[in-house]
Amino acid sequence: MNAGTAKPALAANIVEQSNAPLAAALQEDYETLGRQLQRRGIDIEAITAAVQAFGVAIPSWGVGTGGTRFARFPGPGEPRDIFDKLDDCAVIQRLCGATPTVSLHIPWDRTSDYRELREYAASRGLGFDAVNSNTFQDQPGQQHSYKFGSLTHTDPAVRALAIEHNLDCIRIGRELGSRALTLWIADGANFPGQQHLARAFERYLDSAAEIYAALPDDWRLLLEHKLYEPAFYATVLQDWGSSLLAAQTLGRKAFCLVDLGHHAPNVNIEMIVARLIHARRLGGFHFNDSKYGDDDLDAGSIDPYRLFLVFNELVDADGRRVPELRPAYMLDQSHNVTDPIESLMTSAVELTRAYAQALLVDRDALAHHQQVNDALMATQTLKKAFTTDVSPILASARLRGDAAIDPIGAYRASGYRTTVARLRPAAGSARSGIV
Ligand code: PSV
Ligand code: MN
Repeated sequence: MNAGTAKPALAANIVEQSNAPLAAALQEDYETLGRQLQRRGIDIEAITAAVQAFGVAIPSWGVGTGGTRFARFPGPGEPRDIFDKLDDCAVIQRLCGATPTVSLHIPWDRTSDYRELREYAASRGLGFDAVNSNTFQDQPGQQHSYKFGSLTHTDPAVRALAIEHNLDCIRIGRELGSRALTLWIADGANFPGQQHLARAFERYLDSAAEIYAALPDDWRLLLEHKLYEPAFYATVLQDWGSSLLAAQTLGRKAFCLVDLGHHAPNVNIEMIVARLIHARRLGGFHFNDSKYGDDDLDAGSIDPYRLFLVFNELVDADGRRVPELRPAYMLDQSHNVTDPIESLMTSAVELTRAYAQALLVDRDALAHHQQVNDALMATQTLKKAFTTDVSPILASARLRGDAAIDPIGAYRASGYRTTVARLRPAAGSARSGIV
């Protein structure tokens, strides 16, 4: 723990300095866009206000260099513990203003005093979103191994250990002010016949029920499915169908979490989102982007249209006032070739972009085109919103929130990475990463 040692911070005037030469041009662009939108019957101020209110949680593990299963190339000034991670998260929030919370991963973020951690975060303007448990790797000295599974292991002693870990995560989360536990397990099989498919799922439900029973009333259990990896033949909670089945079996506090990278190629993710909204079980997201598998690339970097289409479903459901729809927005990325702070800021901005674009969809026109089966005009209605350059809205929302018009520019000008590289000596680890 290094909460007490010298802490790096951005210079107090870095945002002001960076914004000063950019503000006049932004104002001009904002007014031009405002007039354009007015012609479409859209009040730019309403969109800007909505963007200002938008927040996505930073994954604590995202501020370090993740790497791939082949190698990890550590960057300078990597955070050494959760306090360093929070310092980096505070920089992200200071510059882009859209990331007020952090999602922890236990035991990666274990510390001795969670009250102190909560205060430390609060002093940097940060709160905590869902806590992620980890039963996909063994910890030093662990009594039983998760090699052949955790919550679904054939040995009840292993299952008990994994359950207890999740209860511990709830205890930690309560101290931090979290209100959700995210459950992702790596359990599965590499070979046909290795695992009894039906019984493994039953064991999952039994173990999850014990965790569910310990959940405070105002908490949610977020079940995260994933098609494959590390299990390559069958994963116990492999898809949204299994996830929904589990959530419905467990009870009203159990919801499904959609990690954008956890589906088969070409799967229609926005449709999964629509179905989970229908079932009232959409609990949250791990945003990232991918081309092939669970690539954990920056949100919107590969397929920004897909991200827009996901937000289109969310905005549409909001308009329909779907009850209990308050999904937790979290990033889940792994950075191998970029500065993690820059990648996370970029992703947060891309989420606000997709959200703002989705807010521009002319829903009455879309409903009409759908009703009369005018496929071309229906899809063009979406495209019109998607192709609108909402950058002035995003930048103005940041400016109004005392953040940076150009977060990456301000960050590079601040020299933060050089400062932390000096304060945080390299650990020299070239181990492979966890993605
Ligand atoms: C698994 O691939 C996952 O998406 C889960 O959310 C984990 O908690 C996270 O990545 C980090 O390994
Ligand atoms: Mn995830």
